[in-house]
Amino acid sequence: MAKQKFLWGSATAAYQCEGAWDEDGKGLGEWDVFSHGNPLNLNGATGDVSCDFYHRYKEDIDLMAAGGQNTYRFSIAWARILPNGRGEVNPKGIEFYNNVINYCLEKGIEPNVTLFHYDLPNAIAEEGGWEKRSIVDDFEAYAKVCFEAFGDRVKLWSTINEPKYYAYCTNMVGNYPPNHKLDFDRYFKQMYYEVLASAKVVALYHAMGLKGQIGIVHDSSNVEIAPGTKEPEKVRLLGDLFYNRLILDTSIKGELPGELIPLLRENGIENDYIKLDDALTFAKGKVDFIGMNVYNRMYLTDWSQGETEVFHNNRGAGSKAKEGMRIKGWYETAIAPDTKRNLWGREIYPKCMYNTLMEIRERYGDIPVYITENGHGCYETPDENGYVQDDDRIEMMQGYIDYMLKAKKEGCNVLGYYAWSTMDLYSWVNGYEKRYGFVRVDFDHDNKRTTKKSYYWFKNLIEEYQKTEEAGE
Ligand code: BGP
Repeated sequence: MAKQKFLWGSATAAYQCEGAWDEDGKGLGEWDVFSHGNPLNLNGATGDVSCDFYHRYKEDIDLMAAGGQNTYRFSIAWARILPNGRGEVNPKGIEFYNNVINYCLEKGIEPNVTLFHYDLPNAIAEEGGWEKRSIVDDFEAYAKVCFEAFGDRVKLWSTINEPKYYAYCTNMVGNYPPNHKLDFDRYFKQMYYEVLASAKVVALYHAMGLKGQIGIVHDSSNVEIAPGTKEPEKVRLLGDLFYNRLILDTSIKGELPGELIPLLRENGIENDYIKLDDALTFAKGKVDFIGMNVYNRMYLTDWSQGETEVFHNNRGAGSKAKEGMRIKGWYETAIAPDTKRNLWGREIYPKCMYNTLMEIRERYGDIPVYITENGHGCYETPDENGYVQDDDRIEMMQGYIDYMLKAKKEGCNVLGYYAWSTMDLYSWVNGYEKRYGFVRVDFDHDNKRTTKKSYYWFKNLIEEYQKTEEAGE
């Protein structure tokens, strides 16, 4: 059998780039409601227009193709397909994604489609969203519509983007709607329903006999222990259960981590929603691959003192807050003084790419892995032609990619890499000034696209890689 060509591309998500928030029969999303006036939307930005991908998808896909990219990861807006979250299908929504998929294929770009990337239909959010077991069936019904409509041409599917980070922001930090803070009950319950819904959809996909692969996308949070930690094994176990294993063990091995229920019970965290029968759903819903969004690690040490708290920064340079967390009695985030951080207080630590991939290999064997996101958020000033010389981004991403290729060489089954993001887009509560794209979008002037230096760097990197691939190295 011919060896699969490595996939090189970039990624976006529906709410962050499409705009057209109320066009062509799209239903209201939870983020539409949040961004229209919730005081917790700190920077006041909305996804109403964003980069207007809804109308400009051809231009963006043309740029991907011209940049040598052979794959594109994007998400479907659930409320564009099912305006009320369930029931009636919106034909215009189906038409839009058909157009995007067909245009990708025409340009030689493999579509990699995520079914859910944070944007819950408001109708379902109002009923309790991820807190209610009924969402599992709703998600399955929505997935079925998508598989029937697009499954003949889309060969790579992901169920949910970052179930952990999404549950963390909505229930711990409280910065994403529905904005609950430090709520351990909701945090674990939401993640549980997310992985349960994902498993059901994976099983459905396999039962439909479609010819492709399906996975889930986890935000890689490999635990590293700071030197001097007195109880490293305890900290590692708790950190791993809190950040990773509910997602990874359940999706890859098809079973809940054995230590989870005792942990919830001992800490008085709600767990009566965990039903015996669900074990069968998990066992039948094992993923074909795992998507990893790699930005940072979880650098932890013993809890020293103080109440449970999260530290988060949606104000960028306007704040000195460093990302992290303290859980009373469990652990706290350690600060590595020599590790760089971006202006939003997050570590820039390329080696976490290698460490996380090797950990996957060690724990889960040969499971195929796609790096579904990796990128660098910064403020940017273009020159008079709109050109951005983003050397920092290039340096940083090159570091992560080198570590990815090293892990691949050492046996990790990595099959593709997606940069975040294709073009500048909405960065959730951070607004628009935190930019990630290979292509600049001038949000003040008709969303004009201008390729950045990193766009050409990536093109060249792909070309060089493909030469060695063809030579069979
Ligand atoms: C991931 C999300 C993306 C994207 C990225 C950058 O967690 O999947 O949607 O936004 O992170 O994060 P941010 O925009 O918050 O800087």
